[in-house]
Formats: sequence, C-alpha cells, structure tokens
Amino acid sequence: MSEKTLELKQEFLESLKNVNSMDELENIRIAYLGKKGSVTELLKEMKNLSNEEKKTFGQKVNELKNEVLDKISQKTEELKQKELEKEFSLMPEFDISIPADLKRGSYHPITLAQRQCENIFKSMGFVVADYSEVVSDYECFEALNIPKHHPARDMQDTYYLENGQLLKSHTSAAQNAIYKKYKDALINEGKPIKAIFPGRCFRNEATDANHENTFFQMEGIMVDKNISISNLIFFMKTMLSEVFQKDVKVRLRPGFFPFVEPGFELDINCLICGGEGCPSCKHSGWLELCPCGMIHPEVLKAGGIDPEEYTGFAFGLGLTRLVMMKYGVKDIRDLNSGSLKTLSQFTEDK
Ligand code: FA5
Repeated sequence: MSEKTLELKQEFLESLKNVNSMDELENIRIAYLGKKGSVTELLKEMKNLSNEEKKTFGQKVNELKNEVLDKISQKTEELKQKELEKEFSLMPEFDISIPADLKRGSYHPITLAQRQCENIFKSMGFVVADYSEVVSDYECFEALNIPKHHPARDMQDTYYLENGQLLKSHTSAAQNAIYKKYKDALINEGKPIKAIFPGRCFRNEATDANHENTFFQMEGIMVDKNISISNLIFFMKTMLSEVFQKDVKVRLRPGFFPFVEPGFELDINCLICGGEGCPSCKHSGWLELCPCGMIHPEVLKAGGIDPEEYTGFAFGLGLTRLVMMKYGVKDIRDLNSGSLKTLSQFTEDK
C-alpha cells in the first residue's frame, strides 16, 4: 500500500510541473483531493485493512494529503507572483532620473507664507497648535470676554450650524483651549505658554479687494510672569522683518478688542502702491494686518490662569492679507479663485 502512496506522489508532482494557470491548478486539486480524487479514494480503501495496517497506511496517506496541500499553496503563490510580474512588465518604465515637470503643481502662496511664519516662531520657541474650524459659541466669544447679546458681537458675524456650533470667525477661538492645555506646565513648572495657531476663518460679510468670507489668520500668544507690551512689539517686529526680508513701515494705533487691554491695530504700509493709496488698501496707504494687545484678565481667568500673577500678549495676524503684501496680490479674491494661472506664479518658493 505504501508503494501506492509513493506512486501517487510522483504522479502528482509530475502533473504539477505542467501547471501554468490557476484553472489548471484547480483541476489538479480536484483530481487529487476532490470527493472522488485519488488521495480521497485511497482513504476510502482503509476500511478493508486490518487495525495494524490502518495505522501505518493512514499515517502515509495523511502525509501525502498534507504534502499535496502544501505544494498546491506554494504553486498558488508562484502563479500570483508571475501574474504580478506580467502586469508590471506591461506598465511603462519609470525613470527616476528624468527631471520633474515643474508645471505640474505648486504650494498655495498661503501655505508658503504660513510655513514661513511657523518656522520663524518655532525658532523663537513657540509651539504650533492646530484647532478645529467648527467651534462653540463659548470658545469663539464668551471665553473671550464677549458675552451673549453684547454689542461687541456685531464686530464679527459668522455661519451657524443647526446644533448651535459655528464656523470660527477668528483664530482667537482656540485661545481658551490652549490656555487650558498648557496652564499646568506654566503654574507648576514655570514654563511660559508660547504658541501660535494658524487657521481658516469664516465671516458672513460682503467681499471686496481686501475682504473675503473665508480667509486665514495666525494667532499667537505668550503668557508668563512680567510679560509686557515691549515683548509684544519685539516679536511683531522680528516676524515682519523675517517675512518680508526688508524694512517695512508699520504703525501701531489703539484698537478695541474685548479680549485684550490695551489693544492695538498694527498696520503695514501698503506694499502694492507704496503708500500712495489703491483699492487694495482702500486708498489709505495702510493695511490692517495684525491686531494685538495684552490679554484681558477675564480671558486669562476663563483659561484657568490667575491674572494677578501672570500677564501675556496675543496677536491675530491676517495671514491672507500678509500674502497679498508679500506677493503683490492686488485682489484677495484671486487667492481663493482656484485659478492656476494666478497661483502658479508662486512656484519659486516650492
Ligand atoms: C480679530 O480677528 C482678532 N481676533 C485679532 C486679535 C487677536 C486681536 C488677538 C487682538 C488679540 P480682526 O477682525 O481685525 O481681529 O481680524 C484680524 C486680521 O484678520 C485683520 O487685520 C485682517 O488682516 C484679517 N481679516 C479680518 N477680516 C478679514 C476678511 N474678511 N478678509 C481677509 N482678511 C481679514
């Protein structure tokens, strides 16, 4: 009987050599292991053997069965591999030494400016935080010292969701969460809070050459003991001279924002018209770029920080407006237009 298993094994291995497709392999599997397959038939013959013979023969047939199964799965892998190789051989060859087609695409100028600002602030020890675009009324207004029904709410109208949440009208909406995240390290370990958080903002307002309903800001905060307006001015000046790589004229004037006290408007001399006056700067020669100020005690309190012990500054850079100045974009709406003709002009910083 053991000769029979040996013969069958030789026969199976021979027929396997000629298999070139999954269909042929399946036919062989059925021929040996199917209901009426040769190995299955051998197992059926066991009933005619003595108990002693059954033991040795059963072992041999089982070994044969396992070997057939192993060889079939090996062959399956081999055939799959061959099919893949065939597919690859039909694909066009890819030569990595061919220079890239530079016309293919480029980063959006807002992404370029955002990354540049992030690098500047990271080099001064600030962390870059991310925050959602959908926020609560508390985060966007109440935690920033703008109670419900207060007239200051009229300064920023936005888009509301049916569940009461809203699209953030300014990046200041992330302030409260950031204070809460880093306050323990400030209070227990004396680590100042230094963070920037760029993000997309939304406002329900008419658009013109320097107003969009969807635009980017980059907020920055620093909180520690003894932070003063001079710290604020230092960081603003450093950032602007790095971004523009030249001296730019700026002016600081008083500005009202319920979440800072005192508050300032930092304007930049219009780089499109050189201060002469044009539609981009509403013919004033100046463009509001970066309101800022010392964080209001109520805002620190809402973030779990004692305003008697700590002070800080905050700024809200208009990133989209900064891009207009940096790249000489006359109309802010071009930046959201999706026009490749406009956007592909900014590939040099890729
Ligand atoms: C604010 O949004 C305050 N959260 C900024 C702030 C932060 C003040 C921290 C004090 C401390 P404002 O609404 O002025 O302020 O917007 C800030 C900047 O965003 C503006 O100077 C401008 O550059 C830009 N900006 C505002 N509205 C638009 C708009 N519709 N389109 C394009 N840019 C805009």
